[in-house]
Order: sequence, then C-alpha cells, then structure tokens
Amino acid sequence: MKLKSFTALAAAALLAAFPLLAAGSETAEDGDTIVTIITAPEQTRAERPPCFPDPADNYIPLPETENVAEGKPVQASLHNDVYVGRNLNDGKVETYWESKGFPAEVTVDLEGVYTISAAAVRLNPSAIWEPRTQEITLLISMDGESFTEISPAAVYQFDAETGNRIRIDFETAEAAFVRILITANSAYPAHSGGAQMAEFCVYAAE
Ligand SMILES: [Ca+2]
Repeated sequence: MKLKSFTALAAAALLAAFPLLAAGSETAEDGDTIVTIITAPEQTRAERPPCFPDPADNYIPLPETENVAEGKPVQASLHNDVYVGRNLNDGKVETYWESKGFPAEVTVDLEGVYTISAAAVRLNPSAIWEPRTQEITLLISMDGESFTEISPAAVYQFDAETGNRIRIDFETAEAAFVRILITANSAYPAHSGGAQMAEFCVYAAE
C-alpha cells in the first residue's frame, strides 16, 4: 500500500512538473498500445540487401515469349497418387504430375497451330527437391496422330541451384500437338515412381 501511494504521489508530482505528459497519459490509462505508423514502400518482391546474391540470378533463363501449352488439354500416362496430369500445365510450379512408371508420355493439344522453338520442363524450385536427372524426348504433330521427333532423347540435369528447370531449344517448327516422352528419372532408380513435371512449357518462336 505504501508503494501504491508513493507511485500515485510520484505520478501527480510528475504531471505537475511536466503538464505535457498529461496528453499522453490518456492513452496509457486506457491500456492501449502506442504505435507509430510508417508507410511501407510499394514492392512486388522481397527486397534483398546487395550483400546477399539473388539465387534466381543463376536460374536457367526461359524464353519470354508466350507459353502456348499453359492450360491446354493434356493426355498423360497413368499418374501416381494425387499427382494428376492437369498439374503439369496449370501455371503453378507448386503442383506437379508424377507418372506411374516408365516410359511416361504426355501430349498437349495446343488448340491451334503455333510456330514454336523451345520447351521447358520445370520442377518446384525449392531446394527440398534434390538434384536429379530425367531423360526426355520431344515430338510434334499437326493432327495428333502422326508425330515427328524434334529433340532426341537426352539426359537433363534438374538442380535447385539453376531453378530446377531445363530448357530444350529446337529448330523453329509449326505444331498443333506437342508430346514429351520421359524414359528415366534418377530420383527413382527403382520402379516405385516415375517422371515428374511441375510445368511443361512450350514457347512460341520470337
Ligand atoms: Ca503445375
């Protein structure tokens, strides 16, 4: 009790000595928190101090032309678990398709004839996805029945350091359908899994 009365006396003395404190004491008595509002600058991505390099600087660059495969009808080999075919061109690297075994085949109907010159296969760029290789062949068609190889089977390295993405450039060609064939995935040396694609992109020629 002694302490309380001393505190009250001290507060009264302070207010008498410094009347300006009275204005601020109103808020304090209500128990509100006193905050200072600072308007943040508009920004579309996290700002990174110059001493921390942006990992995206090491990513394999992708064409800036339209990805004509995005959102188009897909026919895909059987999938594992919930990793269905529509995940492979929904525009999100967080969702992916995983085939049930090999060979794994995906055909995208571009719904029209496009002049194309590159494709890309993307996985989630998170480092949780450990480095792996996949063996990939690309084919094109005008009628969806007769396909021509435009990029022969080759082994591509996927690594979070380079964005977990690979790019396949080929001679400019016209196509209405694009087929991708994946025959191996080093992350699945046994037959428990299959091919994996977060996004299959087909780019219009410049
Ligand atoms: Ca996806």
